[in-house]
Amino acid sequence: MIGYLKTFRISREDVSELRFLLHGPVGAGKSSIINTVKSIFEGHQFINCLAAAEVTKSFTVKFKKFSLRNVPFAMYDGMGLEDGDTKGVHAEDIINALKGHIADNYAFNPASAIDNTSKYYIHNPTLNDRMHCLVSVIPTDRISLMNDDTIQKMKVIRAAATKLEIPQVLFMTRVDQGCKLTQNDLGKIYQSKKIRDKVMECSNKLGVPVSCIFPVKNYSEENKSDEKLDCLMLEAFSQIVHSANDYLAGLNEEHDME
Ligand SMILES: Nc1nc2c(ncn2[C@@H]2O[C@H](COP(=O)(O)OP(=O)(O)O)[C@@H](O)[C@H]2O)c(=O)[nH]1
Ligand SMILES: [Mg+2]
Repeated sequence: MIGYLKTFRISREDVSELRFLLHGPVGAGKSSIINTVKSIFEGHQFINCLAAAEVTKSFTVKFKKFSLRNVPFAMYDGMGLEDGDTKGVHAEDIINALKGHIADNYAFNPASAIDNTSKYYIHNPTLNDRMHCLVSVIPTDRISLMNDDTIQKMKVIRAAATKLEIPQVLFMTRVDQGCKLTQNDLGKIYQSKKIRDKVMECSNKLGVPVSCIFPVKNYSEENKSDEKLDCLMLEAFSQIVHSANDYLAGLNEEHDME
């Protein structure tokens, strides 16, 4: 699977990389997904430098791009969504990012969405500025505890992506924390009733079809590579690559200029 992704070609010549936007609550595992995918593709040992040690406040403040060496994929980590309108990133800014209005390294302002006079505001985004897939990130062990505000924000963002016809998937992280069977043997994940129930719960709460939900485990404490973990993540990652690529292939010229 990784061999296939390593020689992957984008369906359109005018698009230089597939861009994925990660969003979700603080502590969901967004930075860890980026870390994990990077260590799989780049073949180095996992180093936990992006993940926050404590999960009470958002660690990511900038709109930061993470490219993968030698493959045309880039992941964007937004600031975590927190409760209320003034903490964490504005749903509106995630939507601006989807549309390609926000330049790399923009520092999210928890108090307000980006101003169109900001030098980080892109007025006429091209397909290369836009996001090609939205990845919602939810932690398995905290789905039940997620508050309505956060869920509501995520729904607003997803609805905007639907309107823009941008494909969306959901990565359900921390599967090891949600199920003992899976914690002991990741290969048992598809036999786990607990995980199946969590997928259902996720689907119901956020209105995401079960077929678009991918349970994954990130590298966290482990520092040696784990083949089962890599496989599960690569399966989920392949899905976003295909969705993004199909999305681009389906666009016609007038869409580009929209
Ligand atoms: N056990 C376990 N811990 C994880 C997993 N994914 C993330 N974590 C941990 O959860 C915490 C929050 O992750 P982080 O990536 O910082 O979340 P972010 O706020 O969404 O960027 C960190 O302590 C991570 O090490 C996972 O799949 N399994
Ligand atoms: Mg983070």
